[in-house]
Amino acid sequence: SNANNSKVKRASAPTIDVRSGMDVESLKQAITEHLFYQQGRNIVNTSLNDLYMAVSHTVHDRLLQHEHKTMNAVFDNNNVRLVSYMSAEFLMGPQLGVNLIDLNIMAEMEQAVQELGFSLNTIMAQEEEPGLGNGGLGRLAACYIDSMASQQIPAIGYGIRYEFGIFDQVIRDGWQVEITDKWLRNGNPWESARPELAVNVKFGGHTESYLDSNEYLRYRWKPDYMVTGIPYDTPIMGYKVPSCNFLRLWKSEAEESFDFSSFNQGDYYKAVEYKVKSENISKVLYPNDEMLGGKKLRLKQQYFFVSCSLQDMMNIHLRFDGKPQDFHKRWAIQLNDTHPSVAVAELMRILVDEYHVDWDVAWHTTCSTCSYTNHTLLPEALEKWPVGLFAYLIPRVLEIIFEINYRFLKEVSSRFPGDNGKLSRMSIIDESGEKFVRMANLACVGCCAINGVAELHTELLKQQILHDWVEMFPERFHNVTNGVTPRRFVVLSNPGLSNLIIESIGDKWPGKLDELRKLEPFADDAAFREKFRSVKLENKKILAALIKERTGVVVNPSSMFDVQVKRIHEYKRQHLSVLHIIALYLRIKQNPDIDIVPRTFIFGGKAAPGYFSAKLIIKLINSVGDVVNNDPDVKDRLKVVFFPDFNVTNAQLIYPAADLSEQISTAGKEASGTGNMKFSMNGALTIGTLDGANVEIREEVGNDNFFLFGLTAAQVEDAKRNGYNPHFIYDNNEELRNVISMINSGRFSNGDTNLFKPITDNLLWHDPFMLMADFSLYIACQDLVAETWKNTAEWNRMAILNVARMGKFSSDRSIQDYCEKIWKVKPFNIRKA
Ligand code: NTF
Repeated sequence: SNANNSKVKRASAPTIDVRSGMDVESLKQAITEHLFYQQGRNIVNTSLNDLYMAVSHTVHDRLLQHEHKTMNAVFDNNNVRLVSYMSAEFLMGPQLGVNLIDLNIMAEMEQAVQELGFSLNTIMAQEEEPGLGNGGLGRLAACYIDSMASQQIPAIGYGIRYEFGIFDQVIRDGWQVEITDKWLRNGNPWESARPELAVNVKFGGHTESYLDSNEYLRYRWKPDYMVTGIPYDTPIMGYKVPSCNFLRLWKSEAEESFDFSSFNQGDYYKAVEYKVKSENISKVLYPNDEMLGGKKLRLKQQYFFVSCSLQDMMNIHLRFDGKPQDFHKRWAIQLNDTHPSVAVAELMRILVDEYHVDWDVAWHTTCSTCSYTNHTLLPEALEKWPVGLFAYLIPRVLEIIFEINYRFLKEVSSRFPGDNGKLSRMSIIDESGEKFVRMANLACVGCCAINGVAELHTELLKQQILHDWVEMFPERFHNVTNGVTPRRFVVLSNPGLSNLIIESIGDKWPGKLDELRKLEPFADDAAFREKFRSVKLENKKILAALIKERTGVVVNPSSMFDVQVKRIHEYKRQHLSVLHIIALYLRIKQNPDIDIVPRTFIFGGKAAPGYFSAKLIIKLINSVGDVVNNDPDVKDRLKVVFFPDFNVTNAQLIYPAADLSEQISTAGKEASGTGNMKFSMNGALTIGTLDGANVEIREEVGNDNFFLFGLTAAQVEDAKRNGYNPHFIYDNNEELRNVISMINSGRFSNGDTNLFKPITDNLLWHDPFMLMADFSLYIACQDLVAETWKNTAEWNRMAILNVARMGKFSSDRSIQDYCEKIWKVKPFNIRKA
């Protein structure tokens, strides 16, 4: 045919396809049309935000085409099992850049925007990121829905459309101040409301029994009120594949048609109050990381989104002509920590009360559907809710939990006769004092698979908090080590490195990260090392300019960028790094001519608003910075920066510019960590403890290419058992004594000797996270880091090997593990379907 004859010259311009064309002309036309018909603007009078909206709508149109085709193919096939990833948090980050990468039209869009007279980078910088998560747990959920789409696993992410996400952090006088995150204020071009798919959720009231038409005893729930969930869908495109899934987030609204007696009686104020109460449920994300809230509204959020999602999943299942009791054949649910674990009871309620499935059948269906991922060993993060609160908010769900528990405890007694300790530890209800519902126990009873997020974490789970459960259900336990998406965290964040890698080994690696191994030989190639070094330097210059703009501090791009960015928490030990900074400062003060490697210490991270110690650590970092940065003796050899408002957008600029990655949590406390992976992928070397995924990162990159220090998890436990005495260590280490004295002298607090006392007293007398025990090991290891830095060739060789050996930590591999070990689902190729 003519189309195959490439020699035939086209007489006319290529046809423009405004809705799905991927060529420059179509994109230009589409942007111009969106600008006019959605924003009411022309190219000549547009604001930057209007332009961002028009470009994003242009991309969104193309995603919808893929989403539509994917869902049609999936729904046409009766044998597909879908994944439902349920998470109270999705820390998505900006969408425009990754979507351009996934659609493979970055260059075309760049040109289109340029020809319209603008720069794509400026437009991308305009995006306000959806910060619907706190930290690692929420960001992991975002990486996983990216990888599920890229691996062509049909999946829906289910969560809450918070009107206000994680607060914006500003620093005033060295202290954190929280500002409301109004991320929706300029509109969100990536979502579509689907009011026709709304569902209702019951709250309050009481339950009653009745006999159905077959004379069976049944229960029904007469709620006080109902809340409507409206789904908002965001397409999640796969990387260079035609599959496109979506994220479905629920917004709460008042159930207008609910028989509202106050309104009928003319109490208009009460009617409005009910509206406010309903809308409050999805109003704001709780900003606690690794801390249970215990707040009524938080339980309402959890039940609200779980009930909405399960009803939606049942509607989808029935549309496939499935029987209610076959729900598990259609769906595999992954519970992202215990936040959605009320799903176990809610699914039972739906099956038993609403579809009249027999209890035992329903229980089999529920257990076969649900799996649970644990993300923390910290006791203060294990969720439990007062039984009274449950009874008040969701009475029927509590009855079902009691029934589940009754049957389960019978099973425990018959398996372990006479073991009352086990019974009380495994009971879903904590009856040791005030009664609580233990959400982890509910998850362990009702899930066919339970997993930790790194090998060490899974082992410790099995030995410690879930030990009883391993004895009861050994076959349920798995490990799935976390991963991160290289599309966002390398391709998009670090174009310089990406292009260098592509020049060297081709462009298959972003979708197949093991390919990076081919870089290994380049570690010994001096010319390559030089290019690698210069990419890093360029990234550091960009970050240095941003640091200047955001903090006023001038930093030297050729100094070592020593970075710790993550939530501020005592177990993560940001203050251990501060002790090191002060030790270096003291060395300079004692000998101003000392030969010292110039370093820029960069911190970033938010503290939970109610976490006093974490907020004081932020103040300490800023205070030490004020002194060190301005002391002429230092001669700019040390700089300390607190980069405000660490979020995904800022993270994308920080990881590519890091030389040294600080992963220094107390061994046994960090379940996995995922920032550690993002740093290594971008060619930073790690200084770290044997904690979380650090263990596996070191295994992959090789011991020689990782700076290890500190007690092991087992040594930490031993030290605690044998009566750990931090003050004894302090008494016997002069450098440590000088560091602590300097803080207590008021040197960093304008003479105020009390300001930082809570920190130093805690270290000297309690030190639950063992900073004192690890101090000298950390300092020695940092000295080795400095020595290594002096040998540029060696440093870059090690850094290149880190990049080359990070294949394991792609979230694509994690998703493959979940598919094989837990979900038993296979990729669904929509082209072959
Ligand atoms: C976090 N857990 C852990 O603290 C991190 O180590 C881990 O990398 C991420 O989960 C992702 O698995 C939590 O945020 C929570 F909520 F469990 F405390």
